[in-house]
Amino acid sequence: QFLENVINHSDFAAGSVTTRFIDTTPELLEFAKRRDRASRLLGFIADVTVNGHPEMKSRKLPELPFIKPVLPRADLTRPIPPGTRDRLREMGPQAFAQWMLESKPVLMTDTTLRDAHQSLFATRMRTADMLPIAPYYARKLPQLFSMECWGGATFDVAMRFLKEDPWQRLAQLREQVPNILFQMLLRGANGVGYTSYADNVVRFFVKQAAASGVDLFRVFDALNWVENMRVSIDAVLDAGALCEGAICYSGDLLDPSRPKYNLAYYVRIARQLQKAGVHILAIKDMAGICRPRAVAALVKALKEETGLPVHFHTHDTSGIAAASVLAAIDAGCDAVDGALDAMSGLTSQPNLSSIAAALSLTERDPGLSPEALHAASTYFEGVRRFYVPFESDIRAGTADVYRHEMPGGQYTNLREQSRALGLEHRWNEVSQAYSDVNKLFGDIVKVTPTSKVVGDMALMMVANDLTPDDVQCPTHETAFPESVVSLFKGELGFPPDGFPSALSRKVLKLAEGVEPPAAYRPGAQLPQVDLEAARTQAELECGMVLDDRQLASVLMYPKVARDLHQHLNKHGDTSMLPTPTFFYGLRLQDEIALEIDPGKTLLVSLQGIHDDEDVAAVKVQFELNGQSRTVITARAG
Ligand code: 3PY
Ligand code: ZN
Repeated sequence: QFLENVINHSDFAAGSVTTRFIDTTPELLEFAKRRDRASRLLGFIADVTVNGHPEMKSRKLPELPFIKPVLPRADLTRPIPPGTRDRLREMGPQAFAQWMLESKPVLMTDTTLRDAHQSLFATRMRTADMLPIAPYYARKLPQLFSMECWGGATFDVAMRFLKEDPWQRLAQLREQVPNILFQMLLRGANGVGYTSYADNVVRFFVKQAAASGVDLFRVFDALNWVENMRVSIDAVLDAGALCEGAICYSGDLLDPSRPKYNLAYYVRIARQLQKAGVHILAIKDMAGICRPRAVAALVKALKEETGLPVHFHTHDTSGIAAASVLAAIDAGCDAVDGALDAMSGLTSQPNLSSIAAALSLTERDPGLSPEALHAASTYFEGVRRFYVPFESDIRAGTADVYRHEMPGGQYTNLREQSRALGLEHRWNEVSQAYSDVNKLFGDIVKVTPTSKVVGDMALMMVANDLTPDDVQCPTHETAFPESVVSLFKGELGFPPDGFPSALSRKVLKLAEGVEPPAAYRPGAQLPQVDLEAARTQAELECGMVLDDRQLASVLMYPKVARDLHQHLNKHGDTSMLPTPTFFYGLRLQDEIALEIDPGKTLLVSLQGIHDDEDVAAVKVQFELNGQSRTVITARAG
């Protein structure tokens, strides 16, 4: 490679070199590095072009080419106006929370960059589609309360499927949007994963996230067990960030026939969160089942009982979630979540722009520019088309969500899992089984990761034609999924009333006289991780030095993070590829510009594919910055 660079250098070609040519021409090495990066990217593009992207296997591909998403026109050289982040920095978290209480305009969070795409297209939105619109947010939508742009499933999916570093996404967005609060969803003791982590791992993760630009942490526990949230709450408070303690909403608080989740239940948790030191309370209605009258009563009670600002989050699976948001606002809710038009509705958040429009000319008007919201939404309309293969085929809201109570972010995933198991045509049975499992498990809170356990069990029941009676029958042999065994062992914590004892005995195969485990906090039993030993071990495995953020990724997802490093070693940073190229490859004569470093752009076009069926390798002909380049790629399968 290096020799090739020497030969290709203009001075060498002109014959004007001395024996000290290499010493005096350091750019040769730089050139080699860049050329090497280009080759690795071309290798990736060639592979996707010839073999398709592995993520697209067995999905219905969209019609190509795409219409380019339309970026709004805006003068990006204009100074960035101050926003909520500047206010937080000026006031500190306590005074900021007080300001929220005093704000007449309702405060609006835009979830487009996190929950909306998590709920609509399996969290697949790439950084390359977020960055172009980010400077526009900073300049045209500075009245937003916050942008939810990190955490939840984005961390895992970024690394596992999009082959991106989630920390890089955060840093790049932060650079473009210095003025609006960045909000992340943290699963308490489960961090951004699906399991319990050692306390020091949770603390380390939160510290890195705060230092990397997360201002507001929405913290929840998948069983509403505040005891299990304390470590993460303390870590957020220690980092000086805003801590929003979330209460997950289940059932119907106005339904006297289901008293478990009544007003007293929620107020009790709110008081515990207040005592734990949170600055804000969130009502986290992950399934979108908090009806208008219920949320009004809840907002009022939480505010009266705690005096804390309340932030309402819901999903539009029912098709009428905006009614709940407006009812919450009428009841004095301080902040609410929504997604831009093109990214709203169905299992996503209700429409932020329409909610804002409904409030115009009232004292709670959030003060957002309808034109700016529309322009940003138009951009996402184009972006969403790239991800059509990940969308599920639902076209309308459904009241069925009140029966099964599946979180918006899980609904499409579980349908997808059903499809993969050949159970798509039995979706009604799966959703019924989901509801049955919830009852069998004692009517628990269902949100990541407990929702996944309920989903695993429901799929197992449908696949094996099991009824709830079969599952409950002590003599019926039932092969419980591993996640169910782990749940009943208490590895995700415990609901306040524990798990049903008879089923616990069966799941855990307890002998006569042996009692199911008493409540314990999983983090308290997990040994602290020796962070430096973990770093050394991971460095050896990855073959490179890892900084604190990379270590945090390894601690959350050891295998996924290592696989990402392998991908980066092999192909370089593919996050800069335009999404159509990343997922669908290039078509003949397509040309793309790749900025591999600030000001250093590669122009790549596809010139030909020479595919001889008798040979296992395919020759892919590119033009790279005007020069012909051939890449040999192996044909898959
Ligand atoms: C997540 O944990 O990813 C969620 O969105 C829960 O609602
Ligand atoms: Zn949500």
